[in-house]
Amino acid sequence: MASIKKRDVVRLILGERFGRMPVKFCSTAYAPANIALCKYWGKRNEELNLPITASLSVSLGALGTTTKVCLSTVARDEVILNDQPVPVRSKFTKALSTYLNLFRPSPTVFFRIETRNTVPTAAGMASSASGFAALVFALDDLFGWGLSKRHQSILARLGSGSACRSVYEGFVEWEAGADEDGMDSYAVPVPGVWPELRIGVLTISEDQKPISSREAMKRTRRTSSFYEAWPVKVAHDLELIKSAIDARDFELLGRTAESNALAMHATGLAAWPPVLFWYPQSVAVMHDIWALRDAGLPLYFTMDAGPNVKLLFAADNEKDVLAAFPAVTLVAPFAEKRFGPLGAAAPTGC
Ligand code: 2P0
Repeated sequence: MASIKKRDVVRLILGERFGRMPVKFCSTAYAPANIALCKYWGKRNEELNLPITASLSVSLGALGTTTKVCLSTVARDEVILNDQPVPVRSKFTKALSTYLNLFRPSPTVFFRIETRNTVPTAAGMASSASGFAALVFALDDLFGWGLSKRHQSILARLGSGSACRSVYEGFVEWEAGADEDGMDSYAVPVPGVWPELRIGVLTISEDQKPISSREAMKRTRRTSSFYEAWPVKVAHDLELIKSAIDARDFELLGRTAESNALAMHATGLAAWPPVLFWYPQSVAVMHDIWALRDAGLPLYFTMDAGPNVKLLFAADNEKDVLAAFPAVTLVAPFAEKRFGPLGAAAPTGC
């Protein structure tokens, strides 16, 4: 059987709406960035970004992406990122145009995408998750599709796996699913609000990563003999994290998230060629965190596919954490002012 393509999934979701023209000229929407407490690491299907395991994240409130999509008045897609036009031949514009091809009603319809990140770029937080989620929200409104959250999550996943989690605020689980077409692989909200939870982003380096997370997880899955232990670890950690959220048990949440991140990085170490995202300063920060913890500060960390370290702590300890790491960017995922209901496109004056 021919393998299922992204466009087949879009057809399945849009049904008779597939190929119809937009009902508006412009639409704007916002989606938050997210940080995984139990990581997405490895795909069972690379075309559709279908994961081997479930994952669980927390969305970052007002840190994310606002995207305005309009019909273009010139015969090509135009991309403006943080007020700067992005060259047509750039990787960024090409990736966006390829994604937009999935929804283009005809080859002569082009879009103008203005996208702005409230995620501090210098903080090294991925904006592809919030970017694709915001784009899906805006396209849904532009075309008047009226999609469910489930379908929005699936469409965001086709752009970038972790984007499927950015369609919700708060704690979010991405269910791995088992279907070949991935119609059962989407995000669901995890009940639980934790206003005291804090995340601190420590920027170690703003350098371009030597290897993308997409490549790194692919290589790890294919060559690391440690990878077979990963799904077992995730199944265990997911349950622990959910019970920590239920019980508001910060120490359980922190130590499970830290252990999960370290295990993810360990699978990469056993890949060939090896995948190691850490810089010496990343390791130095880990030692500082462990020393502070030994001294009684409930402080944990998580790390993604890069050298930067994300601290996990409770509001009570904000002062101590800031004293130890003055350069930290503070995030209060449950306390940030929201940008209106998620997915609700703001009125546009275009
Ligand atoms: C996560 N990461 O769960 C994990 C932890 C990085 C490390 O999701 O290929 O950009 O677009 O599906 O979503 C980053 O991977 O990868 C990521 P694609 P994505 O947050």
